Amino acid sequence: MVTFHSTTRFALEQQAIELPSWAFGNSGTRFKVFATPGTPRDPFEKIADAAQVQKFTALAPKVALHIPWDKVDDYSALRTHAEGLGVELGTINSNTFQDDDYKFGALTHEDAAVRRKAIDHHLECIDIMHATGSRDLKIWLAEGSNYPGQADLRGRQDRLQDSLEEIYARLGDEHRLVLEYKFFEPAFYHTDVPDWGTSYAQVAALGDKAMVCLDTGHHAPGTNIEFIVMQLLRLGKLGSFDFNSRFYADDDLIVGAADPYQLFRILFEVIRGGGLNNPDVAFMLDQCHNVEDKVPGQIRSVLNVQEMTARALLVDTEALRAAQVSGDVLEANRIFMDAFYTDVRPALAEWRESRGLPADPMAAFAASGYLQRIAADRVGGVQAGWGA
Ligand code: LRH
Ligand code: MN
Ligand code: MN
Repeated sequence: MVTFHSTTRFALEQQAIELPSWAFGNSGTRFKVFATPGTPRDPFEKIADAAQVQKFTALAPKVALHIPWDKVDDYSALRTHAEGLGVELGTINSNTFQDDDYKFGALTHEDAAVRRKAIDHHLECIDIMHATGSRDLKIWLAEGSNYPGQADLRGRQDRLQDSLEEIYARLGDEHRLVLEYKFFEPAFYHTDVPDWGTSYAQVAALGDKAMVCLDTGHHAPGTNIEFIVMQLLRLGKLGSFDFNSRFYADDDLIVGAADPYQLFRILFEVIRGGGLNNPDVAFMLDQCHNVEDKVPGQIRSVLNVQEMTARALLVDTEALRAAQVSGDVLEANRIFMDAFYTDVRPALAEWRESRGLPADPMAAFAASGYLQRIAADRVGGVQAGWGA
């Protein structure tokens, strides 16, 4: 069994992965949303479920909210509820993709009145951040066009910058704005923030409190995501990750499920670039559990990130560097792959137990009876957000 260095143990101990509140609601495809017994009926119950992930793993101390999906009358009460369950409220995600007014854009819209409405929504999100104690405002925009000639690409980019400037100006000193990119969907011809370069150009023009959010599912097939991770860390602009995995498009499947090796490569570059356990680089999940149970789906997810982090920390970086410098291609690749192929699960189980955590959090959660309890207690759970 592999043994962890004390520096590895320290790094693993510090690891924190923020959970998305929407992962606990029912979600599905445009064909069907399957209901799950025990689905939360309100944001309070979503947070209670998220707190279970933290309880069994000590990996997930924060929950991100989505406005208006998680709209409540009293955000301080939500915060007190979360803290009472041992978690904090995290990133506030805005939503400008579910209102008829936004058919042709929100922050980029030709009509100043629609832009005003979209900007005001973000200002409201910032007010909420003061009540929840959140640091990050995450903006993902569904804006773009379907047909060549439909939209003035340049004008939309300029309006986006103006709108973001107004939102940025309202941030408190303790706040950040993270701008998420996605290469397509729901728009199919052009998207206003399609790639890291556009997000970088927009946030760089805003200032130090604006960063890029990298969602691992938001790239074209074959994209070298770890290269983007390296570059954004190098530029000091990687603000957050939305982790998930994909086989085809933006599948929002469990991180590490589709391509564990890609997750390993990403985490290697995170470590190489000083992004691990760096407060500037928030680790988040952005997933939906369509057919699997949601709480164990989230437990599986944070464990996958933990396992790949442990493997990436095993890379013998000194030997790797020597092989790189001497041009020993095969030796460099062997060193890299050796770490990837190392099964860290027994060592992690032992290490968890030594910290008073269950060796197998999946089994411990299943044995706790929590899913059966919420299925009996909660009637009429709601969807993650879409169509709710
Ligand atoms: C967009 C997206 C975004 C979140 C989530 C609800 O694809 O992944 O990161 O707002 O949907
Ligand atoms: Mn995302
Ligand atoms: Mn997405």
